[in-house]
Order: sequence, then C-alpha cells, then structure tokens
Amino acid sequence: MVPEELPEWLKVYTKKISSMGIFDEKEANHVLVNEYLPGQGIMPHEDGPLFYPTVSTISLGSHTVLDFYSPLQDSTKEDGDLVSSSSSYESRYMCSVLLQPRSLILVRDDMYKVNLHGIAERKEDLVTDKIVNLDKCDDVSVGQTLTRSTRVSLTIRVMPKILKAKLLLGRKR
Ligand SMILES: O=C(O)CCC(=O)C(=O)O
Repeated sequence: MVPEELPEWLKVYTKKISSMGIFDEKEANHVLVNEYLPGQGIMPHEDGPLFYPTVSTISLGSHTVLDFYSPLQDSTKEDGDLVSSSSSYESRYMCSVLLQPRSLILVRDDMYKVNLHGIAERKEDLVTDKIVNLDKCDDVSVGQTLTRSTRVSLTIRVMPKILKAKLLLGRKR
C-alpha cells in the first residue's frame, strides 16, 4: 500500500472516529468509499488481515442491511450433522444490522476477524427480528419494507503496514 494524503473533508471523520480510541492509540489512515445503487450489494467476505481488527463505516444517503455469516472454512454442527464448507450462505446466516443514513457502525473482534459480512442485492429490505439493532433505530419496526436509494459508505480503518516512502512511478528522466 502506497500512502496518499487523505482529503481534508475526510480527515474530519478519520480524526473524530480515531479520537474515540477504537483503534487503540492509532489514527485511521485508510478510507474506502463505496457507492451502491438500489439493487446493488457486496458478496459476503472478510476484510482480511491487513487491517486493524476494528472497522468503522459511515452510511450516507440510503439505509442498507448488513448481513453476517459464519466463516466459509469452518465446519458447523447443525442437528448433529456436519455442514461442510460447501454449504450455502443461507445456512451460515447469523444476523443483520440495519445501517441507517448518517449512522456509524463499528465491527470488531470475531465479527470482523472470523465472520463474513455482505449486503444482499435487493431494491428493498423487509425488516425482520433478525435485525439485531432495531431498538437503536428510529421509526422502524418489524414487518416494514424499506426502499433503498443510492447509498455511499465510508469505511474508515487502520492499515498498520504501509510503505514508508512513496514509490516514484512513471518518473520522467
Ligand atoms: O458498504 C459497506 O457498508 C460495506 C463495505 C464492505 O464490506 C467492503 O467494502 O469491504
């Protein structure tokens, strides 16, 4: 990873979130900006070992629903049978979190390091009791259907190992 200066408007958020102490004494140095149109999502995945194992995400524009799954490589006991790593995501589904516009979510420890997270490719979301943060959400109740619009997410995190010096790519003689 080659370090680049973050734009000033983003530093407002990286500094504010870092000052909460969620990355130990480190300051966030990496921001991923994703845009999702209605119907777009992201496959269940882990973010990998390159990052400090607490990740913060600000949601802008639309709400979305972030789903968590137990890991692909893990074998899980279900009704006495071993479910192999080839079982579908459905059988590994754990729970969901409703990400409302202007919200901040922190994902850490095993939820970050062990489990997978993803966003289903849907244009609307049915609110169910699998959404574990409903008591923290304003004006939402089970049975409601929420229609997605365009969402931009800022995933703010710490990448501990970055190149100390900038690479001189394409340098003119
Ligand atoms: O947009 C989000 O909230 C999640 C993004 C994400 O999981 C990723 O880019 O790895």
